[in-house]
Amino acid sequence: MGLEFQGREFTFGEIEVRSNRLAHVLAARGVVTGDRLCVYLVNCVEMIDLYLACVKLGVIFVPINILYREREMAHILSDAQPQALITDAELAVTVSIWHPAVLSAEAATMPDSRPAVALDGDAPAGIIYTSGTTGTSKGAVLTHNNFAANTVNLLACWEIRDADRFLLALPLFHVHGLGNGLHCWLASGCRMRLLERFEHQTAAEVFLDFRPTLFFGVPTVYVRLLGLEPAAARELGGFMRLFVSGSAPLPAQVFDDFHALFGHRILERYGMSETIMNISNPYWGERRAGTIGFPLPGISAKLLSPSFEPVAPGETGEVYLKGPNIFAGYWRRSEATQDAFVDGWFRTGDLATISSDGYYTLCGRKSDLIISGGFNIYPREIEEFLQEHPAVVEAAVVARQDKMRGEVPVAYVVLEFLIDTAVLGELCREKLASFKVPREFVVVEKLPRNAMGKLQKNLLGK
Ligand code: MLC
Repeated sequence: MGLEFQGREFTFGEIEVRSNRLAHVLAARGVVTGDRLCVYLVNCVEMIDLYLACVKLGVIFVPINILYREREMAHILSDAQPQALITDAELAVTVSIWHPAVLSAEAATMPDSRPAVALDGDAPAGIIYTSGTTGTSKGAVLTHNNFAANTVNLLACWEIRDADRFLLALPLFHVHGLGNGLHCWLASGCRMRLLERFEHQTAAEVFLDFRPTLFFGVPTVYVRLLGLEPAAARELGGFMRLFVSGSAPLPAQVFDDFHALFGHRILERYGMSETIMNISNPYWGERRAGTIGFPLPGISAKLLSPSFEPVAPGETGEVYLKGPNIFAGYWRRSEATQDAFVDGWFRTGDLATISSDGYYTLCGRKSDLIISGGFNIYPREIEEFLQEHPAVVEAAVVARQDKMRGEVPVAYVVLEFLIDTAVLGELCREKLASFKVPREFVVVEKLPRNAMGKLQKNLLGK
């Protein structure tokens, strides 16, 4: 029980004291309930301390994807207006930077006691930035109750207990690692080994050394695990209790291959930054390949046509959700928040069908969102970036299917004058998170448009 990280061990008592002390440091630096703190760190104990210190003070935790570059962070920093950005990276940004090592040194002299702050469950606990279809990143405000409702559900439905051994390799800056991973560990009281990140080269070694019973992954991770030696896979399958997949669709073939190799049916579930978890295959009962299962307890789901009519079983509709897990709205964007709800139901933008026995199956998205390795990519952001280059008249970024990552971005560009497109690749690598860099640049004379002049992305890249 407790935490393991890079060979060091921490009891829950130690975690409690570390975060209490850190909370006193933050308070002494003038951070109060309702303030935001941005955190840009790879998985580490300090990141857990910071999250818990924020929770205890009612300070809003705003994690930033560690793969983001300054350009991508600038918008989050100006939108969230944090008291500080906590990072050990050297960054040219306009907000105060607090170094985690300096905070830890200050924490050493602080009292062990938990700071006395009265909190409301509806108060924001975190803001998770998700770009939305418009290209500008919006902050999804998740409350303490959102996290609590999600955690209680997962513990009950997936039977997570203190006897579990939980291997967490997902980043703590997204809801999969934070809302599911960190919270299930804390609320169950099990033992967790936290990794800085998932590395397929060492995965077998780590699994066989720690001998976990519980693991959460994105489909890319499961595709990587299919590369393990059969003997290792069998041994690992012997001590594992539950593999969960989410954040992107798990191909049915991967589900079947994984079952053949590891002897486990991966439990696929469906969530979003705005909602944490919504729909899940059952722990007991049939985990049906290609489906996401049933709504979790307390969560209502319905499928509606574009004219808001319920669709019949087998027909495609947009997923609408209601429940204690649904976020409070987008940070300081009342219009976007209003647009996100219809009669109190959250519209997900995801399309699904429901079978006659109640299993939901995702079958597309209303937006042109690309999901690569479990990371969301909004084509518009890359298109706008490419169009800043003097040679680029127009750009359209579309998904290409990829066995390992699910989807990868590909850019179609119309050029004003001839350039080597490798230059564009270099520029993207310098300024954008690595998963957003187009795998290929295709130069075209013009982009396909319909009679109304609307871009027809469906004609590209297929
Ligand atoms: C990936 N990279 C990282 C990293 N993850 N770098 C630092 N820290 C991390 N955590 C970079 C690598 O440096 C590399 O960059 C590139 O990504 C690919 O790395 P790889 O070694 O080839 O990794 P791979 O085996 O393909 O696995 C990638 C991955 C990663 C699966 C580990 O994609 C990942 O962690 N995905 C999880 C995303 C996630 O948690 N999503 C949840 C969103 S919440 P380069 O420059 O060499 O290319 C959500 C809601 C819900 O959607 O329902 O859950």
